[in-house]
Amino acid sequence: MVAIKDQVVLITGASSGIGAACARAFAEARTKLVLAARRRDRLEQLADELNQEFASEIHLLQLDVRDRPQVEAALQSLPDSWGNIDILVNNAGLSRGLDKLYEGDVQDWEEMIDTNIKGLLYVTRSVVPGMVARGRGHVINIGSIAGHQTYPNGNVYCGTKAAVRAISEGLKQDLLGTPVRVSSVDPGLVETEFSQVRFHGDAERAEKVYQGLIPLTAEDVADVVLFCATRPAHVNLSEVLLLPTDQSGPTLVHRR
Ligand code: NDP
Ligand code: 8X3
Repeated sequence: MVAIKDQVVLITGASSGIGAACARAFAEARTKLVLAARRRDRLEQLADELNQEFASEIHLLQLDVRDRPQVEAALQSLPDSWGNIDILVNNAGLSRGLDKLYEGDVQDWEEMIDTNIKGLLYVTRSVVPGMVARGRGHVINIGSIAGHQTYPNGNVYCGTKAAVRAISEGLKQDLLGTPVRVSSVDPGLVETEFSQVRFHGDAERAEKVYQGLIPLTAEDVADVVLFCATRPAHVNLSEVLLLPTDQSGPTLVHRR
């Protein structure tokens, strides 16, 4: 394991779920953290906890990754000691709806495409040139099993995660010859706020997604993200598909 102490780690979507768990994992590894999301109160609460537990150095960014001028301005105006981002965890993302494509809500599509694809691109475009110039860096994109296999009614969400997979591959190819690494961490079912967001706050429907099986936790995914980031410089974990033992495909699950 390579020490990453004092490296600057930017995590998008750090206010909940996998992003918050990554913040905790990197705080424990004594990195400096730039935590971004729209809900500043959540970020402040997390920062307080991490400060108390690890005396972490944390910079908060209230950021909507869909807003390109906001992303560019926020990342360009980071204070000196925070601007040299060593590790970027592109995690901010969401699903909205689970409908047949021809009955889908176009607003839901826009939100997923704008966040999962365009938001990830805006952040990446703002951060990676600095990594190349400094000759160090690691981009870790949170993809999904949904980017490997489309499932019924998953159409547009699966499309966005297939795009993330293609973008990770393209970025890796374009960075060949530089020391900057690109990893894609692609989970199956993880119990977070993901399904509540997908079903627009219908908690009962969200709960059913995980009923009778043992899903991954956000911490399981954060473990893998940290593992990717702490490999020696010549090792790139290019793509990791991690599933609950109770899941073998997007819709193939074992429920007790
Ligand atoms: P959560 O809903 O718990 O967390 C999503 C995070 O993304 C929140 O912190 C949210 O913050 C942030 N976010 C959403 N939209 C924006 C935006 N426009 N700008 C900035 N931040 C935003 O879900 P997960 O932790 O599960 O999801 C994290 C990632 O993992 C997503 O990319 C998701 O697609 C992926 N994933 C999830 C799986 C699962 O089963 N849970 C499986 C595979 C992949 P805020 O609302 O404060 O802005
Ligand atoms: C989240 C996992 O299977 O709900 O990307 O699409 S799934």
